Amino acid sequence: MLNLVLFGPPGAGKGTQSNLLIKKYKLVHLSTGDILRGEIAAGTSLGLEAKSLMDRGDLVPDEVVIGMISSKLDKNVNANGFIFDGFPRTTEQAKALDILLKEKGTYISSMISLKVSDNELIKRLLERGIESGREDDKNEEIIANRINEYNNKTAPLKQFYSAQNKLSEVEGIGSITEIAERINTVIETI
Ligand code: B4P
Repeated sequence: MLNLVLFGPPGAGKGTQSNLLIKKYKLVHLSTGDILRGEIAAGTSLGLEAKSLMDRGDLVPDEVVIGMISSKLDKNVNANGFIFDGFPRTTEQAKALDILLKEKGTYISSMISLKVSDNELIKRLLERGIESGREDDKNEEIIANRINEYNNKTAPLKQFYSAQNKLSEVEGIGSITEIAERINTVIETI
């Protein structure tokens, strides 16, 4: 099985690149951001709980996202592999993911981390905010909070995977095709 963690700060291109990778490698795409937005759109109680946190750019509680991923893994027992996009975002989530995969006789193959400067992230997210109307993309204060959350709680995960020799860093600035080629080069070496 090929199980990839696609990693990076908000707006790094995780969602964009995941959409290309799932086609090329026939993987199941698990984006916790997309799943949470689906819950909000469906008006579920989980969605209601998540919405105010997401609109402010705060992380949703670990137990909520871990539960969501666990149930998605159970629903895709015959998958070739998974792309985890936006998950894990905390050490607690990373540990839980290792346990869930171990129970299924598999493990994370690699973490691919996209490197993008803060200025470029802010520009991309504000642009997306104009088109998508996403509350968390609408102003610089919320975007700054998301980048802060990333630096404090999520970036340390690079160390978690690097200690397992699973971290590859990829330059995330350039055209979408150029970045996809860089990621493919990393995957060919796994
Ligand atoms: P996510 O949905 O994961 O939001 P994101 O980090 O902004 O997405 P992504 O990084 O995939 O954006 P993309 O690059 O594709 O999370 C939203 C919120 O959900 C979080 O703040 C949190 O509250 C909650 N949440 C989600 N998962 C959680 C978890 N595990 N634990 C706790 N809370 C969680 O796109 C960015 C833009 O850049 C796009 O407009 C795209 O077109 C553009 N772009 C992409 N590549 C480009 C390139 N090469 N050049 C120029 N523009 C590019």
